Amino acid sequence: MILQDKKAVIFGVANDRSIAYGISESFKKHGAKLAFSYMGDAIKKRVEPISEKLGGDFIFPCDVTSDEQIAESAKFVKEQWGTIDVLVHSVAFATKEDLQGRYVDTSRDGFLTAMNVSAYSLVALCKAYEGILNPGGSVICLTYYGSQKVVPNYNVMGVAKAALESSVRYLASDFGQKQVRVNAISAGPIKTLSASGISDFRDILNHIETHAPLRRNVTTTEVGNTATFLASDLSSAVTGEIVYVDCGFQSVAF
Ligand code: NAD
Ligand code: IMJ
Repeated sequence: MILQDKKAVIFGVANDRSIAYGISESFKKHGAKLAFSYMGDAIKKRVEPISEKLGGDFIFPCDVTSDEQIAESAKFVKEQWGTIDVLVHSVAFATKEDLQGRYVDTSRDGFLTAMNVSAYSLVALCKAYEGILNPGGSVICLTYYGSQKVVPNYNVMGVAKAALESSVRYLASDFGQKQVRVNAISAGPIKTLSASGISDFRDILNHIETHAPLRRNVTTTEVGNTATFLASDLSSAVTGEIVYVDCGFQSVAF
């Protein structure tokens, strides 16, 4: 089992359709120990049974916009496990108004919120967990093609994901000496909670089905399996990389 005895902390499970859930299932299947964060009591009630189902060791609260909660969470994880091998960041947020209409209408507040939750949080988590990440460890975050090309309505999230992807390269450089790797998975569109209420999402899924080389959409299981590769020693020389798990869509122009 390629993740045998590896301890993985997962940020961003909201329900069983979350990308972080697919990652957790795959990690479990390959022998990892799991711990889950949750933001707020509503999500706690959803994460508790998921952690039980996947045999998680513990769950803990963490709003990634709070330095105090991040510090508290790292302290708690250290008390529980001592050290960790894998950190998964599967978190994003922008206000609904900023995910429609013209990008130029993004407010300062909306811009800062998207950047704070979706990009800076990775830096803050890396800093807080640096001391307990084992050599050979792996940090993985989730991004989307809207960072590279204009995708209708993705707007400020595209800009935040561009910052996240650049951040991955700088963090990989910082952590390289410790033999800790930092990578992103750029997943194709998936109908999760974060995709609900997005106008024309069905059209986007249909477009992938007709245009991506594999002529279908990606599943959270497939994203999870790539995360397992990135978490494992099989990817020991891969860092600062953005891995597309998108049925090949990013490679075609028409
Ligand atoms: P999801 O809604 O299941 O997961 C998003 C998670 O972010 C939720 O668990 C939510 O609780 C958490 N979150 C939001 N604000 C937070 C905060 N302040 N503190 C802590 N947690 C917070 O949706 P998902 O699609 O699984 O999204 C996971 C990641 O995958 C995101 O980074 C998203 O941008 C990325 N992604 C999604 C898709 C897609 O099409 N669904 C494609 C590519 C990348
Ligand atoms: C999100 C918005 C617009 C277009 C979109 C998406 N496309 C895809 C997504 C084409 C694939 C999903 N995605 C990649 C995300 O990163 C979603 C982030 C997100 C979603 C919401 C919805 C509810 C809300 N705030 C959000 N913040 C971030 O209030």
